[in-house]
Amino acid sequence: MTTKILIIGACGQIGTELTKKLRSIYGADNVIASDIRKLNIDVVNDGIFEVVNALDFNQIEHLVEQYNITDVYLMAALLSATAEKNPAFAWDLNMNSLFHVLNLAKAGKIKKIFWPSSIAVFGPTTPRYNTPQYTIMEPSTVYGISKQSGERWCEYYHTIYGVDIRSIRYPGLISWSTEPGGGTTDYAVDIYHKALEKGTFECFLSEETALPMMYMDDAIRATVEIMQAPTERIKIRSSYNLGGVSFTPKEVAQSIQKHIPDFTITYKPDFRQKIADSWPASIDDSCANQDWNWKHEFDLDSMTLEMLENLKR
Ligand code: AKB
Repeated sequence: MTTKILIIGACGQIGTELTKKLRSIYGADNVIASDIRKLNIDVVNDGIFEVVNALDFNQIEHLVEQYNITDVYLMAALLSATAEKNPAFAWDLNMNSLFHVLNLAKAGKIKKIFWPSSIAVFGPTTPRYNTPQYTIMEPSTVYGISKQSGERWCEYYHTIYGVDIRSIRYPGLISWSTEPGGGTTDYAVDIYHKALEKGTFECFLSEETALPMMYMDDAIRATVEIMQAPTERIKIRSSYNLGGVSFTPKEVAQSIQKHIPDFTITYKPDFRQKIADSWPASIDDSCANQDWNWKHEFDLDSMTLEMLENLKR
């Protein structure tokens, strides 16, 4: 059976890169990109694109039937910082879009789902360093609460209805080609832009705030690898911890200074500091490594080099 993919939220930070990758693997005719608006010219022009509201079950069902979709990647979500400003909408979008897709799979209309979770499922009572796969989870943000609830529903739909759902807990993602979308880890993208444009950056987190991060290429590879893994290898149906690098704003600034010695950074923590303080500083991803051979490639300096070289171009 041909793999026919629907990406919901294809114009977002991850969706844009994922669409490009999936089109290159499965062919442009087999990947239907969709979003609430035509927000990214490449996503819209380089293949099939449909305008879809992730909250509209009928629209999604119609597309699934029209294109004989087998796999859905549900990338639409409100991230941590934006969600705190609009909790009711964040809950609605993050939960109900998931239910729509889970219910389509339960009804046998799609075969496989990818749904992104986040390090935001952890909270202030979670062990902060090398955070294990199974541990205390008391998220204190709207986004984290929605992702943790989502994980429970994913596991439930797998156990009770046999839905083939696969998920990873993304750390902060860093990419040169797409803008971040309202998260607490966004500074780690903006800092590279400002280093090149202005030679200085004001950070909304304090200098010693360590957070788990990952270069986008690694994150996209993880997404493709978990979806391509044989079903029996996917032992966790809530969501897998995914480790990349872990660094503080001060450390990323030092990494940039190796290429731009005059670069300066100042710190002015805002409401996002509290969110960052409730999250892990580093992640233990040994379950993903054991089950489907996950291994990240980029460290801080190799990521910095890629970011600066590509942004300069
Ligand atoms: C955010 O900062 O909200 C996201 C995330 C860690 O899920 N990047």
